[in-house]
Amino acid sequence: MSCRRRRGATRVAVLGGDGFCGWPSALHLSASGHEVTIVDNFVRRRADDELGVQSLTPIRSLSDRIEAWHEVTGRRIAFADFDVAHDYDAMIELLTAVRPDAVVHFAEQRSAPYSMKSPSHKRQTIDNNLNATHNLLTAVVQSGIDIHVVHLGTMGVYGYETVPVDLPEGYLTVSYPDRHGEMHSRDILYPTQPGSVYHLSKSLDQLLFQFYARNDGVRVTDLHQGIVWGTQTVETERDPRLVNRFDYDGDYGTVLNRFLVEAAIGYPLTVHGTGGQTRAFINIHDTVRCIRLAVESGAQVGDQVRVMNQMTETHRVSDLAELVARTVGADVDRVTNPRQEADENQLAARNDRLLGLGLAPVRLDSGLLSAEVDIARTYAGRIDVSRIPCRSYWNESRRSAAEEQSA
Ligand code: NAD
Ligand code: USQ
Repeated sequence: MSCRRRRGATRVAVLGGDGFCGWPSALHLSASGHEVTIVDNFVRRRADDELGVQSLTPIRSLSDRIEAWHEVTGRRIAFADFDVAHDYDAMIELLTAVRPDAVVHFAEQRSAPYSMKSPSHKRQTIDNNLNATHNLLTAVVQSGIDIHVVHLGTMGVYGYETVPVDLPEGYLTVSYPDRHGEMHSRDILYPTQPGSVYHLSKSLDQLLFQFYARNDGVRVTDLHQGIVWGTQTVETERDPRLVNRFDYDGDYGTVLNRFLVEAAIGYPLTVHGTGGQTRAFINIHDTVRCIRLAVESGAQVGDQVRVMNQMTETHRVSDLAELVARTVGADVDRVTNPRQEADENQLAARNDRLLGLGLAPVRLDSGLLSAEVDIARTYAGRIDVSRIPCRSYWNESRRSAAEEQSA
């Protein structure tokens, strides 16, 4: 395959390109003809060491991954190792050397339980996430290059209060009377209600984007992504050395992927509390397509931050547990919820913008679930069951409730 840039192809820097969403997105962008440069400092791999756990799937070093991609496709991916949150000079150097048309920003600490483990984890999450985002925005302005920033935000910024509307894409139109009683209306950022320090960091990111868009005209797309499930994509399946990360542990494992691993090894499914929590979901195949659609539609972004809800369906946790139990044949356990969150909520959200750009969503079905269970069974020998329970408590009352249950 030729490595020449295709018509319409762009230069794209992928910050956090060694991670669960970043790696398959980098490959999908590369396969689509874009020139990709990955930036990562491997802080996520170090978190695995800290937590004494490893990805279910045996992920290779980034240099092996990039080499394998070149062997399989003939395409080159460049790489820079630096800390986006603290090495500002390296960020400026990267932007001026690569002159990217777009930067996709995945480089944040993304686990809610990890962000709530201790005061040090809370501070680390805020320090990493806000400085990473702010460094990027400042460097984009300093570089003087017209760069479209595509950021991975989260549906969790909206909070999980049941509201009588489908959540809009970022903005709420409010009407208010002026001092003469005449009505006015304007769009404001949807009021945030973060449920963890991690979600708080994403809520604060939104203000950074709003400021730099207004003050400096930086073009920003903020993708409010739901919980990603699945492992492999069309590109990562091309060679075993390209396999994607799969987290199942109590800190980084997300709910549906955890249920699938638990079911595969006969561990009762860990439903937190009643399981009445409703959340937004997206399959990893759709994540990578959404990233490409966001990058390729950058010319549409003006001086208002473009927010797109990157989710395709909503499900109640207990319904997911029952579906997995039915499909795979597992028991369901209701464990004391370590999180401070509503026992039940309803949730519906708009996702017209990505659908309008051509996203044709992959729906959760039993075939896809079984494929994930097969992956979990293939690598079952790598699972450490002592790492499955979530032992990160949102506050002291959640900790004592969990201790009472286990006494
Ligand atoms: P991940 O932890 O697997 O990947 C993040 C990557 O960024 C890691 O490789 C890490 O080493 C790198 N990184 C973090 N801080 C860095 C820094 N300061 N400098 C350089 N590299 C750094 O996470 P993920 O699941 O791929 O999530 C990526 C993004 O998508 C996150 O911002 C997350 O908030 C968002 N998101 C993820 C999900 C999900 O379900 N996984 C859902 C919604 C949104
Ligand atoms: N849950 C269980 N059992 C488990 C794990 C989780 O019942 O074993 C429950 C949680 O209590 C919560 C829900 O499932 O009510 C979702 O938890 P999660 O860990 O799957 O998702 P969350 O903590 O919200 O975070 C994940 C990603 C984060 C992303 C977010 C998207 O880690 O990066 O931003 O999903 S969203 O949820 O839309 O905000």
